[in-house]
Amino acid sequence: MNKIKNTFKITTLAIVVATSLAACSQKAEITQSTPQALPTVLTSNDAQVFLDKVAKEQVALALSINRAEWIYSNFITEDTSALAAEASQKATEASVKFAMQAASFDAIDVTPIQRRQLNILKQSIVLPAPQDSAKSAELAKIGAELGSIYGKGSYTTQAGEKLSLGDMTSIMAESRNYDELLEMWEGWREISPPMKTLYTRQAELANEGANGLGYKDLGAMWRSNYDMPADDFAKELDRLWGQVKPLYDDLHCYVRSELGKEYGEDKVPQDKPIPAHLLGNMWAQSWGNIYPLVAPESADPGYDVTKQLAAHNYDEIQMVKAAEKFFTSLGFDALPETFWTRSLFTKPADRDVICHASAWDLDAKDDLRIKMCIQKTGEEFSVIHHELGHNFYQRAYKDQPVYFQNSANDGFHEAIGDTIALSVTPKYLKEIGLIDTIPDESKDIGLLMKQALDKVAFIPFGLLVDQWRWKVYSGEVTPENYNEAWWELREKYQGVAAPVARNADAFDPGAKYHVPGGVPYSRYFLAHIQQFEFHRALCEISGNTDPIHRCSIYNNKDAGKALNTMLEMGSSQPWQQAYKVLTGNEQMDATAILDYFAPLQTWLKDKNQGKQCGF
Ligand code: X8Z
Ligand code: ZN
Repeated sequence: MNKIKNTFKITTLAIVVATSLAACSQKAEITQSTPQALPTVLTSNDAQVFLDKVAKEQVALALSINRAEWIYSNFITEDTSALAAEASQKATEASVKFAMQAASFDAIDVTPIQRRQLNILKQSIVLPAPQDSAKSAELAKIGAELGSIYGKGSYTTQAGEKLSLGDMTSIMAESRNYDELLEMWEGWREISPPMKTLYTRQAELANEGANGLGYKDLGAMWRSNYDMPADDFAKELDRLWGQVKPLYDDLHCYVRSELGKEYGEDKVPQDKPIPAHLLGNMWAQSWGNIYPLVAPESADPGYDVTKQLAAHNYDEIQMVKAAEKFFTSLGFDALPETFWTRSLFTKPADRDVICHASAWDLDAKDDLRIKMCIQKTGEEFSVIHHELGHNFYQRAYKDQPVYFQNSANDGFHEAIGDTIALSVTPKYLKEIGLIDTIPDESKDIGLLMKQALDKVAFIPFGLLVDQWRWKVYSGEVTPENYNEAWWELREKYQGVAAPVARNADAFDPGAKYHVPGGVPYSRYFLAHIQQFEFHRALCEISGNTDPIHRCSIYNNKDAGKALNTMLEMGSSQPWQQAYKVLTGNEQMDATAILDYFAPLQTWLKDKNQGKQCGF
């Protein structure tokens, strides 16, 4: 979330601190506005003076930076890119300077709140620039260029048709033609070879920035943001993955065998990773679109949200209104009028925009927006809930001191809207009139299968993106091996493989938004664990008696209140405390997701008997 020029624009300070672009034409302003040199003998009072001044600076900087980023993302041109890069440079330079100054209080006796604020200042820069204005300008320009290449990306088919990523996403979701899927898969990856040199340089510069702030490399800096030692965080991810892996393996085994039936075992060998273009998604990251191919016989719930949206003539705005209504049903205030006039909901016909969905808080007051090229599908209906989760979180913590205007950890920000979407159950869909009948419990395996294809399948992908970047930033993986290392991880964690040999110049990580976008990815892994714990806790609070996968907290004000209590804490306390407020636990745990899918796992094990599993 702390993003920067794209994804989930988070508020003021968080945004400024996290910004990765940067520039220098505004340098005079920054120098002018930087706090005065710090006294030589520092005290807790000095820390407060420093923190207060920095907070004011950040608030002042944030709105203009956010606006520059918003305009760029909504209208990608040379000019908007240059302006966004300048704004980003300015923000990054300010953030790096503040981080260095914050470090001068390391040995000073300060209050716990001051220490937390100082640490946030030191740690939260996503792509820190070296303290050299030529280099910070270069880093900012690279960030804007990478974003533009991705945002403008398209593919012209062998038949001469120019396709956007959105067009190709639909084909990946719906086509069952092996060769057509392969053309889309390879075609989209043509956008990324030109990114490789830029990405390599970006990693060098940001590593230098991280070194300047006392980290061994940028990956170590990213891992330091979780209220525990960086090494422990890496181990924690491994532990959680170890809990989920047996369920993933069962799902993988079943899906591979069904795909073998559809495409032939010559195309889908039963002892090898699954070809990555057959899973209904451009990155094989979530597999819900191939549900029709793997649907359990006689347990299909009999509806498809995409078709129901069409049958009820939902347009993009109605989809967003429905998601908003879920939040207001829990007791949250409606979104401001400006949300509806300032957001981007559909892909403009006449200009390049960053279509990857994001949620923004321009002013840390109430200027909330989303930016999304909405497609009228069930999948996008979930993404809308995801984005509004960001917006309602942003609003919930807006009265915290600016340093704490962020989620408890970045997984929380990604988990909230998804938690709500877990309540988009048949009962809820009937209540809002999208379906007429609630499938009986004999259809539960179908419901769980669809959900597992989206959620369980995602988990190893959520893990490996940053495993790859950590190796890049540590130097373990060098540019000549970028692509090979990527596919090693894809095979190791996901059991999916590139369907064709990759060219020497391929840079497949660059074809995934968050890599050129400079958005850390472990947050989504965490979110996929957390959302099931949040859902379980909220269902308990709401007095639910249905099986957990049929529980919807729609309309339940007690659940809304409990959720809000956690959200309004922002990042004011270690995330473990926020976690405890809702779940009663201070440690993340995968038992909630395992319990949720337990009936499906039993079913999968039965179906997989006698099959050759593993990859
Ligand atoms: O990027 C997103 C959100 C914006 S924060 C749409 N997600 C990840 C992705 O698309 O790769 C949500 C799930 C994972
Ligand atoms: Zn998000």
